[in-house]
Amino acid sequence: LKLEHHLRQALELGELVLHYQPQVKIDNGCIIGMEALIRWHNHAMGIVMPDQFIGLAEETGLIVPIGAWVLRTACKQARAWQLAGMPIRIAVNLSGRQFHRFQDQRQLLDVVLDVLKETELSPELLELEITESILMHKLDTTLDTLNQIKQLGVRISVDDFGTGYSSLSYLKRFPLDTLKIDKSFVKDICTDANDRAIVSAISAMAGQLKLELVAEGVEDQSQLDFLGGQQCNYGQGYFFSKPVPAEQASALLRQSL
Ligand code: G
Ligand code: G
Ligand code: MN
Ligand code: NA
Repeated sequence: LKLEHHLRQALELGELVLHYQPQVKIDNGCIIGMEALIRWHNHAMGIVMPDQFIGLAEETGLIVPIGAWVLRTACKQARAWQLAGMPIRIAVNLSGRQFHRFQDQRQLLDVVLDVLKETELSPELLELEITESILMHKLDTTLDTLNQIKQLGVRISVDDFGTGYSSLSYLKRFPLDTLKIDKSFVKDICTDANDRAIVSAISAMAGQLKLELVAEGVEDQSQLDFLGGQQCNYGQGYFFSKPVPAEQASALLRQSL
């Protein structure tokens, strides 16, 4: 209850912050995008990580205003990078609840439209990360929403790919651009034959379906070497950089050019 009370005030007190983690093209090391990851700097509790409050934000509906803030802040930042001659993609995580309308609150599509208009960010520089579970619920409305978002030129990626309980049929039904291989498959890729087989198979499938593929949780060179030998073009993880504040992310970008 106390956490909820604090979370309700977090937005107006300006306690929410975005960190950014680079997404890197494996063959040349260039940064092609940044994933925005939220942090909460509370005066009493210190830095609170999203795993500790996103669930609560979903249950209380606070994820709607928080999610809109994340989208706006991330797009503003990406627009600033674009204007500075560094036109990289910005990836924003969406929760299940953000797909469904709350009473008196606008739909996701309207928020995306507003933010793009307000920030003047090119739509193709925005990528929305959704989970397999989003694709499984309310099939028809989800498909409608995704098609409308896609028509704006915005990209759609599937986060934590391979860990959900969904069927692969959604890969042809939904307008997807990118799969992000969950880090649990990447972790032991150098030693575990099953993980190697799974990642190889996902890479081949993504290639044939013309989906971009990002490996998450890349922590060392040997993992990268294996991924480079697959049809996996992009990587993200501590090996390149942990999620960092905007200033540091800008510095990483300037170095990458
Ligand atoms: O860095 P990490 O601890 O940031 O993220 C933990 C989890 O929180 C991940 O599953 C991530 O997708 C989620 N997350 C991070 N930022 C956001 C956000 O802005 N919105 C939503 N819905 N989830 C987020
Ligand atoms: O669910 P999602 O993929 O959006 O969240 C990514 C989560 O993984 C975040 O908590 C982020 O901080 C974390 N993360 C990013 N890079 C690495 C990595 O190289 N190793 C591990 N273990 N976690 C990572
Ligand atoms: Mn993500
Ligand atoms: Na993920």
